[in-house]
Amino acid sequence: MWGLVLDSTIREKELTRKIDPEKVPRHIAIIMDGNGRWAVERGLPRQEGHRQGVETVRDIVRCAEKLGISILTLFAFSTENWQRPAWEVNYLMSLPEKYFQSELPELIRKNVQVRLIGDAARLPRKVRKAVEDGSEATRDNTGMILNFALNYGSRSEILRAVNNLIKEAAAGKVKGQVDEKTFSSYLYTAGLPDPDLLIRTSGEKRISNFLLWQLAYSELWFTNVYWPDFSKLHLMEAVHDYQMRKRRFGKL
Ligand code: V0D
Repeated sequence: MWGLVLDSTIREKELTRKIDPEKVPRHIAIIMDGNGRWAVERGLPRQEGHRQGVETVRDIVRCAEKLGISILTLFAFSTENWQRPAWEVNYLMSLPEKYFQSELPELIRKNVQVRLIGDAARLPRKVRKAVEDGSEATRDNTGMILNFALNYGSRSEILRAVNNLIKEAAAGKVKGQVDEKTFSSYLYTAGLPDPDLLIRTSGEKRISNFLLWQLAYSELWFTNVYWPDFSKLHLMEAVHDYQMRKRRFGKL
């Protein structure tokens, strides 16, 4: 037990030394995958994996803030996740409120601004209320931006942007050709830089309808670790790996 604690303390020291605080990614996006599998492999109910997953969110938000990350975007619930069994969806829908009950004071203290990306209109009223209250309570914060992707799907985000553009063009509010910058301003992530780094846990190597437009030039980092086991050491490892890469944006 104390041997392991010592090992991870040493590893953290080592990673802290290796990470260049001047070159941390501005925006990290994470697909938090593997909660159910984590639980089932331990003979626990799937909810237990989700519950543990919220603890990981807390640790990773703390670590990201400490590293000086400007924007952290977490994929919490996709538009496809409604197809899960009702009891599991119901449990998941209790998590935003639970999260804010335990984390809101610390988020406020740390000047973190919480935002939602996704189709909030189609969330159960009590979930929308919890998320709105959390966003409202942190709206004037000027530190790290913490985006929760909730009822989010990237293709429908893009179609929503297209349809809003059509409407505004018909009303004469958009004229001529639409460029990339204008198009980006119609996405949920309007005004934010694209992710520099995408992390996906639990061994899947897919984008799964997450930020398709915004991830065009992002570095991708995959790990077999399940989300409940993902720790600040893994986040630091990903940031260090990112710093070792040479980003070219299609150029030489
Ligand atoms: C379960 C792992 C925080 C992924 C993380 C409704 C699956 C824990 C939130 C959250 C979930 C969402 C919005 C918000 C504040 C917190 C959350 C869901 C699932 C789905 F404003 N964790 N978390 N939401 N899990």
